[in-house]
Amino acid sequence: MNDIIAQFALKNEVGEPQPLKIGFINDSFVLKSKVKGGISYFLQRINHHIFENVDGLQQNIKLITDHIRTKLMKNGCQPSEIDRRVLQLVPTKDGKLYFKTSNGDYWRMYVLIENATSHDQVDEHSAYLAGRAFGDFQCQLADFPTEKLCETIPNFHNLEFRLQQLDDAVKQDVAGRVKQCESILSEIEKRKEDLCLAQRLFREGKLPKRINHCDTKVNNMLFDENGVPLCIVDLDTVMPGFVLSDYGDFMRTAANKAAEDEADLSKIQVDLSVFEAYTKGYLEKATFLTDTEKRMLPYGCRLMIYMQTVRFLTDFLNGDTYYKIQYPEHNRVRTQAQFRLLQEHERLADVLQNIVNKY
Ligand code: GN1
Ligand code: MG
Repeated sequence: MNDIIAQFALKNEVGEPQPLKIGFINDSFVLKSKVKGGISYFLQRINHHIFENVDGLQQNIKLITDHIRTKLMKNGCQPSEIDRRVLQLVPTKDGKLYFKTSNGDYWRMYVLIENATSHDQVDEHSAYLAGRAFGDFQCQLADFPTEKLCETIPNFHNLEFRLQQLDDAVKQDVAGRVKQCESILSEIEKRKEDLCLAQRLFREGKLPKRINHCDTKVNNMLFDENGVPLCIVDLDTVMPGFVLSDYGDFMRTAANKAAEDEADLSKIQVDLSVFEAYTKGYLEKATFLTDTEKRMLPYGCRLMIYMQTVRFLTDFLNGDTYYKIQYPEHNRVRTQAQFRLLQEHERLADVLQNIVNKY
C-alpha cells in the first residue's frame, strides 16, 4: 500500500494505514500525520463495479467541493473552519484526482477532518440538525449548473427505469420466484401510475431537477465535539434529481421505528417526531423550493419507499445479485418491510401533509 500512498501529494509524512469499518461500498483507511500538528489523510479504494465511471465520479466530487468551498469563503468562513466544513480531495503528484493501480484498482485521497464523529441512529434533535444540514447542502449547490455533473449511477432514482428493471426480472424469472410474489407484484402494479407522477411532471417542466446527495442517511454527516453538524460526506452519488429523493430517503431510513428489513411487520411505524423534526430543519434551510416541491414532500417519502420496495423485489427475483444478503429470504423480507412502511405512509398521508404544511 506504500506504493499507492506515495502517488499522492501529501504535505507531511504519515503512519501506517489504519482500516476503517464504514460504508458497504468503498474500503477506507486513515493515515495519521507523523508530524505534530500536521495533516492526516483519508484513503479510499473506490468500488468501480458500482461506480463504473471513476473519472466522472471524481470530477463531480471536485466540482461540488470547490463550489461549496467558494460559497463558504464568500460567507466569511475562516480558512481553518472551511477545512472542517467541506471535504478536500488530495491530487496525485501528477495532478490527477485518483490513482489507478496496474491491477485495475482505483484509489483516492482526502484530507482527514479531525475530531469529527458520525452517528448511526437519530433522535429528534439530531433529525432536526440533519434536516438543516441536508437543506444547507442543497442550498449551497442550488446555483450549480446541473449539466456539469454526470450521473455516477445512471437512472439511479428514476422510478420508470426501476419499474422496467422489475418487469424484465419478472419476464426472465431466473430464480423461479415470481409465483410466490404475485400478491406484492399486483400491489406494485396498482400504484405505478400515481408514483410515476414526478417523472411526468418533470417532462412537463413542472418539477425541476436539482443537485441531490442521493444517500441521505444520518451517518453521512460529520458532527464536531459539541454535536454540531460539520459537513456532509459520502459524495459518490451526488447528482441531479428531484429534491424528493433526499427528503424521502432520509424519512425512509430514519423516520421508521423499525429496521429497513424488520420481519415483524407490526413493528414498522412512522416515527412522527423524527418526521416533524427533520421537516422543520430542512424547510428552515431549503429556501429555494417551489410550491410544488414543498407540497410534494410527503409524496417524496412514498416515492422513495415504493422505489426501494421495487428495487429489493427486483433483486429477489434476479436471485440476489445486487444487495448483500444475510439469509436466503432476506430480499423478500426487505420487500415486505418496505411495502408495510409504504402502507403506513398512505394511511397517515393527511397527518404527514399537515406537518409539512405547518412549516
Ligand atoms: C444501498 O449501501 P448503502 O446502504 O449506502 C443503495 C441505496 C439503497 C440502500 C438500501 C449505491 O445503499 O440506494 O437505498 O442500499 N446504494 C446504491 O439499503 O445502490
Ligand atoms: Mg452509501
